[in-house]
Order: sequence, then structure tokens, then C-alpha cells
Amino acid sequence: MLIRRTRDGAPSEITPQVVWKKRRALVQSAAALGLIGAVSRLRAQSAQPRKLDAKPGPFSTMERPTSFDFVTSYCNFYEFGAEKEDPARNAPSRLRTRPWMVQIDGEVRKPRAFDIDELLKLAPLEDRIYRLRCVEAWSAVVPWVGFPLGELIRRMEPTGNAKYLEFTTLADPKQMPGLATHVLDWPYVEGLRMDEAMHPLTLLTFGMYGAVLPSQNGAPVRIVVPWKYGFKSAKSLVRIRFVEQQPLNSWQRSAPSEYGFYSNVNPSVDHPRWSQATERRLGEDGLFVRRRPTLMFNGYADQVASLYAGMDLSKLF
Ligand SMILES: Nc1nc2c(c(=O)[nH]1)N[C@H]1C(S)=C(S)[C@@H](COP(=O)(O)O)O[C@H]1N2
Ligand SMILES: [Mo]
Repeated sequence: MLIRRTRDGAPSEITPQVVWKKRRALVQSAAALGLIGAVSRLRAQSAQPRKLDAKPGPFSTMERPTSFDFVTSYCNFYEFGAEKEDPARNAPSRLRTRPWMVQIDGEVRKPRAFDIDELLKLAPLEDRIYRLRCVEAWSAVVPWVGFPLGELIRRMEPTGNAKYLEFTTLADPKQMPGLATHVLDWPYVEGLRMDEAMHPLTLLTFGMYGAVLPSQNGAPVRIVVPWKYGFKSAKSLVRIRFVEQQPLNSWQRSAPSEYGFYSNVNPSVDHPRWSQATERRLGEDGLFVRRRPTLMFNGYADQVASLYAGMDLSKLF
């Protein structure tokens, strides 16, 4: 599957998934023995994030996950500030993730609101290690925990008019200092075509690295769409609306010449201000570190290319 496509990794970079699994098993047995509890009590304030039980899911890359420290400290979450360190600095102490409701409405037979703890139990959780490629030409490999968004969509019974999904994320100025700036029109809005949303790769995501999502990574629930630029993976969702018209996503609204609706990772369509042909992998900084070639659909072409058959992807970027 994806293993054969990993033509860019040096041998040391291709750590088999079993190693990650072993590491996770170690962490879990340490937790069982109370060791982690002991360690975390030594840490100043933060409680150990709650573990999420999950079975191994499909589509995981064999590439070595980026370190937890990188993925949780180098973030884009503009509601908490525009610098990469701002979300890690601001979100954990400010974002209240309980109680949390997610409204599901629009073109569905059964519109309703879910309490986050109910939503979390809607379908079995899976571990899935995906590449994430930011439009800013950096990438990471992240072990997510979630279930296919399609599991939720099916249960909502969409009407025949449901052609797209619109995702809206939290916009609360009391919790989110970034809302005082006008980087984007808040709330942050994203969208997917129905077949993209139903695709088995698209993950409704509650956790990473075997535990609940850190606030800066979009707690308590976010979308992860691994073949699209990172901004399509909206964080801290409060509403999913089924709609007939293509939603106008926040980045497209702010700069339509730079960001489109589809935003599929595509090395041959440059951003107007920079190349998308290569990327820098988080955690591989340094003068002599070679940039990686960016792969079409972020390496997921076998799974998703057929969704875009016949479309001119240089126009529908
Ligand atoms: N609500 C919200 N979601 C968001 C963003 C944001 O600013 N606000 N940034 C996006 C961008 S640009 C990226 S690259 C990814 C980053 O996810 P990560 O920080 O978990 O790696 O989140 C996306 N989701
Ligand atoms: Mo991004």
C-alpha cells in the first residue's frame, strides 16, 4: 500500500509501525504501573492527558511519527495567535473542552446536537498514522485517533440536497485571544464535497499519540483530511452543516487567488508566493537536511485520485 510509495525516506526514517506500537504499549504499561502518574505529579501543572483506547486502523504510513513535542509546539491555530508557538502557549490554559456540543444540521433527516462524550462513542476509535502537509511547505507524520467521518454522516441520514459539508469551529473571544486580530473572518470555516467527506481516509479526530487531542491541536474534536493542505483539517469543531452549495472556506475568502476550495496537495501547482514542489519535515531542521519532494495528494493518490478524475486541478486548486 503506502509503504511502497515511500520512496523518499532514508532507511533510518522508515521506522516500522510496530516500533511506534511497542512504544505505545510501553507507555500504556507504564501507565498501568502508575509510573506515568508518578512522573506527571512531578510536573508542575498539567495533568496527564486521558488515554483513548483504539484499534489499529487502515491507511497508516510506515514513516516514523514526528515527535510529540514538535507536533504540539509548532502549530497553526490562529484563534490562539499567529505565531507557531502561540497555540501551545495560549490554548491549554484557555480552551475549555467540557462541556462541548457539536451541532449537526442542514440537509439531514435527523439534525441534532451531540455532547462530545457521546460523539466520541458513536463508532470504534482507530489509530491511524497520517502525513499532514501544511500549505506553508512543512509536513509532519502524526498518529491520530478517531473514526471515519462517514460513520457520523451515515447516521445523520443526509437528504438528496446534501452536496457539501460545512465545518464551523469555535469562536469565543473570551477563550481565544487571536480573535482580537483580523487575520481571518471568524469563525474559521472549512468545507468538503460529500464524496470527500465520506472517503474512508477522512477522519473525525479526537486524539493523537494515543491520548485526547491537546488543545493546541484542536481539542476536543477536529477533522483530518490527509491528502489536502493542513488548513482543510479544521480544529475544535462546533458545527457540521450539510449544504447544497459549495461552502466558502475562510482562507479562500481571505485570499481567493492563493487558496481554493479543494486545496489538494499538489507539487505541480505552486502557491502564488512559493513553490509546493518540496517540503520540510518537522523535526528535521538543520543546514544539511534535504527537503523532501512533495507527493501528489500528499502520497494518497492511490486512494483519492479518482475523486478528481476529469477536473483541471490547476484551475480547481
Ligand atoms: N480552527 C482552526 N483550525 C485550523 C487552523 C486554524 O487556524 N484554526 N489551522 C489549520 C492549519 S493552517 C494547519 S496546517 C493545521 C495544523 O494542525 P496541527 O497544528 O495539529 O498540526 O490545522 C488547521 N486547522
Ligand atoms: Mo497550514
